[in-house]
Amino acid sequence: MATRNQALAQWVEQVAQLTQPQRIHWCDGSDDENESLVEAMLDSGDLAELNQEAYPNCYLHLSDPGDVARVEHLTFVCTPREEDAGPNNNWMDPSEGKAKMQGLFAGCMQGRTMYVVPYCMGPLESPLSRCGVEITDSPYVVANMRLMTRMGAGALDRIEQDGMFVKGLHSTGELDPERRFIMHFPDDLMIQSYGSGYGGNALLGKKCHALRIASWQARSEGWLAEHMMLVGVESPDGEVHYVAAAFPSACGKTNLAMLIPPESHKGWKVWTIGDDISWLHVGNDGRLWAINPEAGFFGVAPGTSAETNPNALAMLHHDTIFTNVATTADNKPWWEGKSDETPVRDWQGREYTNGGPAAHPNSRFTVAINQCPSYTDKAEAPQGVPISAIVFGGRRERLVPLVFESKDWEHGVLVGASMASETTAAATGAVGVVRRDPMAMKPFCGYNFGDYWQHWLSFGDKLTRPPRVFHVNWFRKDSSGRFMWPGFGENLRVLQWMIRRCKGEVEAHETPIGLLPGAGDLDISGLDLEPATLAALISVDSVGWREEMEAVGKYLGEFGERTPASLLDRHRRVLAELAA
Ligand code: GTP
Ligand code: SPV
Ligand code: MN
Repeated sequence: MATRNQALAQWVEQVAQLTQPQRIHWCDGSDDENESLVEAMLDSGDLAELNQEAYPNCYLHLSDPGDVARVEHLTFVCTPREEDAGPNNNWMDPSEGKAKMQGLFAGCMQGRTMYVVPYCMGPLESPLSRCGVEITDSPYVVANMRLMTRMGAGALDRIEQDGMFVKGLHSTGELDPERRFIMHFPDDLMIQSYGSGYGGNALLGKKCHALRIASWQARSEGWLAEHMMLVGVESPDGEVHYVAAAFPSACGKTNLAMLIPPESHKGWKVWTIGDDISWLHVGNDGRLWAINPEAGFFGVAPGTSAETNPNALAMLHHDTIFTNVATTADNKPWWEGKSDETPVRDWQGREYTNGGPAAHPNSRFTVAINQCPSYTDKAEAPQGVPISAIVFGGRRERLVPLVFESKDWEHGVLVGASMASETTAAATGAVGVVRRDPMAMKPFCGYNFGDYWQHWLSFGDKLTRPPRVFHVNWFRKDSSGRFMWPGFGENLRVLQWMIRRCKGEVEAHETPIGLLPGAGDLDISGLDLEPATLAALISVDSVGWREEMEAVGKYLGEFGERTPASLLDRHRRVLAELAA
């Protein structure tokens, strides 16, 4: 027995009985352990070395071509009552779900090593952190979990002290999409994932634990687990305001998390705390405080360039795992947007000849957060950081302004619940289709959205100093299909307006959808932006918004009695104002 925790020892024993591994390895998270895992993966072909001179300790993993993204249609929340999972989730009866998974896991690790991976989501010393143990037969998953979480001996110590952990069982199985399921059993604090080795399907600490299971726990315990990046924005006077932003997958969280301000904005600085998930609690001071439960980035590679995200490029030159990227003649990683060289091999390891994408659109890098040049050790603060602003946002070609502010907390909840975004390659299925994605949590909320919105509303009473709530859209396009807003580093200009709003330094004008800046309120010094373009970006099309809010009303109605009455009232008010 490798642990003093009886429940853990028994569960590992039980899983071994079921899956029949050749050997069991308890991960301690040490460098030696990682080195031998990497050695073994180089031997087996799970990893390939990249150019070790330019990219020391960087490796390439090419996944099965049929296993390249999250599979939302195969992801289930198994609550005793279907209504508790809600229309926003796929549901299966827990006993049926367990029986199905039992059948898939039976004997699946024969001849393989079973890794027991203790991990902690959040700083080891933080009372807000939660532990889990992922049992997996994938050494690639272990290597990723080591970068993405506080993995190993420290986490096991904590589990032995407080006795609590989320149980995650994972096997790559046959990688057959017909035999692939990602199941959540919130009542048992248990996750079971079979048949995929990719990202959020397989790194169970991330979406499965830190969002789906954690959101379920957060509801009953009075906190929030959200799909939000987390930064400190420092203004030239040295003041730092913390901002948490929820954008759907592949809609700009990682980029915003490590933004470098434009030339015109000397003295501004963005500090990185997290790029994907935030856990938020009400502090004794009546403010909202947040931690990043993760310890690394699993970031989208395509589009990452010296122009768009120099901080990311700088951190990816050592100790990084690249998944499904292309490679150059001298064996460096390559992806679309990385313009300096040309690819010779594509994301399937084939000679690159045709004109299509060489890297998979959902290709990713895995890297420890403290390799980011803009990292701040506030990411280790046990109590987290106090939030001045919450930002919602989506990928919307039309209609949605560059930025607007909600009128109060309740209206902010409506703004979050009204979000929609064009789908991306982060999940399998069609790309570019607008879908409703409240709070960027459509794929990640572990319970009924109606209850979730009620939970969000309940913070209105608890927060005596609530953050302001904004909505942004970096992705408006003109009639020729070009982005109207330059985005990336220039997004600092929008953050600047938000912070000035928080400090009461700038006015905003009221519209039915929220409060917007006037053309003179955004600092666009040094930016080559046509006045007409700026005007279009910050105007409200009442006719279009009426249609939008009617669609929102229909969507809120899908949750029936679970939709909070006050949210419906608020929605009716906005619609009436738009009609007036
Ligand atoms: P997940 O890791 O899937 O949750 O994604 P994310 O929200 O962290 O998105 P990320 O920052 O990785 O960006 C996804 C894609 O959008 C990349 O190709 C970026 O280059 C692109 N992108 C990010 N920010 C902007 C922006 O401000 N403007 C434009 N036009 N594209 C952006
Ligand atoms: C997302 O899809 O939102 C991601 C990538 O952050 S994954 O880890 O695959 O969920
Ligand atoms: Mn994400």
